[in-house]
Amino acid sequence: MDSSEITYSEIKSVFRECFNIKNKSEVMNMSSLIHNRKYATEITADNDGEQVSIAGWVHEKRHLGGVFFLIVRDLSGFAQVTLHKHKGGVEQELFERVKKVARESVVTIEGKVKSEPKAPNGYEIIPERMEVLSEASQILPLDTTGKVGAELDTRLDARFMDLRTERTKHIFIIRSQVLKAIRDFLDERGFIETNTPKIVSAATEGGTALFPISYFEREAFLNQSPQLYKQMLMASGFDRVYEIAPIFRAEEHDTTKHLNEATSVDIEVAFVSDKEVMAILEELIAFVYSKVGGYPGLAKLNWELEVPKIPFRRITYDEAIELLSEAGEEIEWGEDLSTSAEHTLGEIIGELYFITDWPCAIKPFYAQPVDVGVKGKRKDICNAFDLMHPKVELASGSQRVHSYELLKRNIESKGLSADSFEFYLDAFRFGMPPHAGWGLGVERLLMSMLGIDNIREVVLFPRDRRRLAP
Ligand code: AMO
Repeated sequence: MDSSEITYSEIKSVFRECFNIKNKSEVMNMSSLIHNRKYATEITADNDGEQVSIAGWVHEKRHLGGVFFLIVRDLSGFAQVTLHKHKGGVEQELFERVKKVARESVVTIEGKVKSEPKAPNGYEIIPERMEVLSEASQILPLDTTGKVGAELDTRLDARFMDLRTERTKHIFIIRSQVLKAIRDFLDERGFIETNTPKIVSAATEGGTALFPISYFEREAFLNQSPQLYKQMLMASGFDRVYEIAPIFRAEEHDTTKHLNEATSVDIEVAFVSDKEVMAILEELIAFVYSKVGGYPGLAKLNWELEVPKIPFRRITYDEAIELLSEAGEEIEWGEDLSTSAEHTLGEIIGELYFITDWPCAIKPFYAQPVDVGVKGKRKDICNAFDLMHPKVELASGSQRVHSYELLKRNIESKGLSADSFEFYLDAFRFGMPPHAGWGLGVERLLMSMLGIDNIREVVLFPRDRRRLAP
């Protein structure tokens, strides 16, 4: 089986292990049925006649004459529970209880499997016992069947329930697979996973505002990027490091592509230039696409993935502004590319591509200039690159300045105080190898891969200009 597919037996074995380490009697008190629970898709028509128990949420209730259908949903899918009206006895009592249970209540059901080609997964369950573990309120914030659509804001306000819908559930299973694929790829290539502080004392990405926090009697900030720390690790001899962690940007943007708390995959590699880390980046993207491409849940998003061919096209910043000028969009040399310029370029190029050779003036102080000291030959250009999807920027990176003197000058020339970077600069005074790296936005990668327009869709609990809860 492809490692990117979820195997429900795997999920189930983890689930069982969880129970094994818990106090069994507590579990039994909760419901004796849970212990032997099967996932809906674990049962098939081949189990005809067998006794099973399932647990999940009441997804739908349908009453057709003397027959009542209860659709129970769990992580794996749906099971149909079918009840026939009886006069008197246990069956009637069960029929009345099942009829009354509110949609989205959590139930366990025990009964016999009966082959039924018209039901989901080709079987139905004729119930003998039902326990309601948690009764839901009658008025629901969302319709989990997807029949009644809801605005994104309503969905985000009731995210726990939005996650019960098939589409949203699959987005987050894919997100988990993307992160696993990234880790597998980097681990395989000898990278060491690291964790650097999120409470910091200095900015890294010029122009991007910081979130100040109160840190006892001192000024501190939430980190914008692990930039300074991953570079300092290059002085440790670790050679190849990565981190997957939150980054905080206090930008006032209220767009479909910006979050105030995003997740970044950052790498830093010693003894290489920007060219090598660009190759790692494109290979990683192709690897992630190929892993996720095999996931059956993509169908729930009505989406097919085509693995991009590597190497990706590379254009220089100069070529980019020339292409834009031909398309009627004038950019002054040295200006950053606006969102509209990015869109125009995306339409012209139509695939993943790198923009290289950026003017140093619009890249951070740590980007290595191409021709140090050779004035006039090339304009002030850096070994920096951006990886672009036709609709959105995915990553930025560069070869880094590793000379202490140049780095200090660069910091000061950006109007920053070298004193506040002393802890960082120190690492450049006692043996710092040449190095390069990049930062890749996880949400940008996901939204672009899955053809999703709003970045909030791919974050469980997004933080944006207006949203601080849930
Ligand atoms: P940069 O600031 O370009 O570079 O960020 C790297 C990538 O992180 C993602 N990203 C965001 N995603 C959502 N919302 C935001 N507000 C947001 N800001 C950034 C983007 C972006 O391409 N230190 C450098 C990286 C490096 O050179 O190693 C940096 O942070 O996908």
